Amino acid sequence: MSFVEVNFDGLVGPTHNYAGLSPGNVASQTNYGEVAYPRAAALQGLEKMRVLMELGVPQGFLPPPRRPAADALRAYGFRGSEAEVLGAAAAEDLALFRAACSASSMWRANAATVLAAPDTADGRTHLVVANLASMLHRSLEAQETYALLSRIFRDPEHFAVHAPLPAGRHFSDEGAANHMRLATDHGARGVNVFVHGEPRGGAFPERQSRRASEAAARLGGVQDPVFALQGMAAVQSGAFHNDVVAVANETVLLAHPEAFEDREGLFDELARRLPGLHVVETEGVSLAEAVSSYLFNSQLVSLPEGGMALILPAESCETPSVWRAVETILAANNPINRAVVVDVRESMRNGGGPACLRLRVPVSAAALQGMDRRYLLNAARWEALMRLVEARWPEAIAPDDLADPALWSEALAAHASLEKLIEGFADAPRL
Ligand code: SUG
Repeated sequence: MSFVEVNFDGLVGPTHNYAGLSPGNVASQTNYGEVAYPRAAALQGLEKMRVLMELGVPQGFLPPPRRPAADALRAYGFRGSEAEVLGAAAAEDLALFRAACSASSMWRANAATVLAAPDTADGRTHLVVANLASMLHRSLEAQETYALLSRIFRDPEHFAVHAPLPAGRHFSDEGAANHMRLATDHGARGVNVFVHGEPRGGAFPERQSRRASEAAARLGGVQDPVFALQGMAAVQSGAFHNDVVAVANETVLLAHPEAFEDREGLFDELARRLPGLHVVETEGVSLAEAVSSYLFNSQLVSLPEGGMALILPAESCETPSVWRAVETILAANNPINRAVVVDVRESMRNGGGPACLRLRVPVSAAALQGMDRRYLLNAARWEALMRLVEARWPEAIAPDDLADPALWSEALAAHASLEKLIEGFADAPRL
């Protein structure tokens, strides 16, 4: 049966801003207080989606939830009309209010852990929605993402969408950003690597708990999962997710040498499990350079004509050691034979590169039919989304603007127009 991998990118929401909400995420902390450009951010994301579509890679999109999230604030005791709830929260608990304004759902690599049908006990694709319990603003996404993914992956014959894991921090789960699948091809049985942290007393939080990874593997009935502890130095340099220091696709694992605590043990195990594995490690790229350039947050995608492309953030071209590493990767004997540079600077300034912005879902041709196909992109849908963003997304937001009721109305109206547009996407596009 033929399999494809669909990349579902998060559409950047109209409230994108730099409120410094993620400790341990160097870019989020560094750019706190800067002016953000939501319209430009969403257009950059859409342009990346277009580049992937042009390469012949199937592309979907995931809309943002409604923000500011007055409904979420009601759960904490704020009452009244939407404007009253938001106004009271802004006055009484600014941090909570800012969390309710975040557009962080754009980083859909954190939406869920996706366990591919060939690897699960019942032969269905399992999506375990991430609870994002370690960051307040991100935890607000979880139930909305559960509803969205349940709607899209709707056919129970092909998909099982699991609710976010309960029990908060002890099961802190950040989804696919800490999961790698290696296989001879997308349709073959794969080796699932779950990368996690553990409390080690560093200054930066370790956001993926091993327990959560184990639960995800159990929920999908994944056989022989591999668990790997993130390198301590990597976490404390700002690699708050594994996908900041490693990326895998089919037979290729591209990683920073300090990505994993037990590098040799992991590579030996993977080589034993997957003959034909290419482990590609960089030389001469420091962890600091890896984190500032986001080289390893490139998307690594299989091309229809064979070979793989690395979809790199523009920042990778700006650090000489990083660009030299890219040239070495391209020249070496491995399937990666193309490098394509994309500009997602607005997202990067909050710690999200090309790979953070997408959730990859490998599916069979039959499973594709079991999805709500309005969320698959074709040229016409892409164009319609772009026009909507151009017309309705705010141009600029400084953190203080978040408390302005005019911005709430603008953002909520933009979101309503998006929902209406998607409702009208009736025809199934050709992939
Ligand atoms: O969770 N940034 C996100 C970035 C997530 C990147 N995802 C992956 N690596 N897969 C985070 O830290 C910043 C929000 C702010 O500061 O306003 C933020 O949430």
